[in-house]
Amino acid sequence: MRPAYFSLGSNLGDRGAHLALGVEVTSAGEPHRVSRVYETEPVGGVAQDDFWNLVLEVTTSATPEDLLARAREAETRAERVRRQRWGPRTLDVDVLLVGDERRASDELTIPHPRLYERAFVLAPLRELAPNLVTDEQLARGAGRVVALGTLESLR
Ligand code: PH2
Ligand code: MG
Ligand code: MG
Repeated sequence: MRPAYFSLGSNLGDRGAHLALGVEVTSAGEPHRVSRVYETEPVGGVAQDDFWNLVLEVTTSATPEDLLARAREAETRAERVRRQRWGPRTLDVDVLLVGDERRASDELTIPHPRLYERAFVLAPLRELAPNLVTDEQLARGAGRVVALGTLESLR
């Protein structure tokens, strides 16, 4: 068993409901912890509404490939609620880190290649794993982020 970290984001529809579904499906009954929810400005891509982002830690012995499959399952289930092809996402679930494993395939790169560029990942990750993110890294991360509170408190 080792900790795996996921970034979850939503900027379409009921963001809290999509994040809650994402936590439930991605954690799959295994021990987990959830950061606070952050309201974050979109980084890159087209102009779109602000996101709600959080980081999920799951203690698991699942392989990175199995964890990617869970993330995709969560996205599929959320997108069935409201699907929009080229626009904002109901739910995006990205695998950030899986213990100290590394991958570099077309399907899956771990650590996530843009982890250290994005404040919407670094701020909630640091809440759960302060040893993984330095002050300097957080300061360099792109995009404004504001902590809103726990997921439960927002629902
Ligand atoms: N996800 C992206 C691109 N930009 N910006 C914010 N604030 N939050 C996201 O989750 C996000 C993004 C690609 O998946
Ligand atoms: Mg993403
Ligand atoms: Mg993604």
